[in-house]
Amino acid sequence: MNILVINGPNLNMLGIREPEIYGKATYADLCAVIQAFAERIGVNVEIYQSNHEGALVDRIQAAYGKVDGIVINPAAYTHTSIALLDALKAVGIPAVEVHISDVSQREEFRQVSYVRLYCAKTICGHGFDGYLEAMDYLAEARI
Ligand code: CA2
Repeated sequence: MNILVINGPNLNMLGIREPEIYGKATYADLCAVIQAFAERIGVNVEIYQSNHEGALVDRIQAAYGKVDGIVINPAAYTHTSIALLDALKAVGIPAVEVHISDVSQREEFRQVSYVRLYCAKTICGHGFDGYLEAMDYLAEARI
C-alpha cells in the first residue's frame, strides 16, 4: 500500500516558534516518526511539504493512479482552499485530514475546513500521533 502524506505552508518551521501550540519537535522529527510508523505497519510512505497552494494541487494530481491513501494537513490552506478540495475530489483517493493542534478550540477563522468536505475522517489535536492514526485508518480501511 502506498500512502502520501502532504503538509502545507509553514509546517517545515515546526519546533522553531509557538511550541505551546505545535510542540518542540521539528519537521524532520515528524518525518522520522511517520517513516518509522510506515515501516512498522508495512506500508510505503512518501512525505511532501510545500508552502505553495498550486504545488500542493500538482502533488495531489500526480498521486492519481499511484497512491492508495492520502494523509493531508493543509495547514492554513485548510481554511481557504477550494482548489485543494477540488484536487482531492478530482483524484478520488481516500484521504484523512490531520491537524496537530485542536483547531476546534482556536480562532473562529480556523473553524472552516474545505478539505473536510472530502476527507473520510478528520483528526485534530493529537499532535504528531494524529498522522499515525490517519495512516493506521487508511491501512486498516484499505478502501
Ligand atoms: O494544527 C495544525 O496542524 C494546523 O494545520 C497548523 C497550521 C495552522 O494554520 C492550522 O490552522 C492548523 C500552521 C502550520 C505551522 O505553523 C507554524 C507557526 C509557527 C511556528 C511553526 C509553525
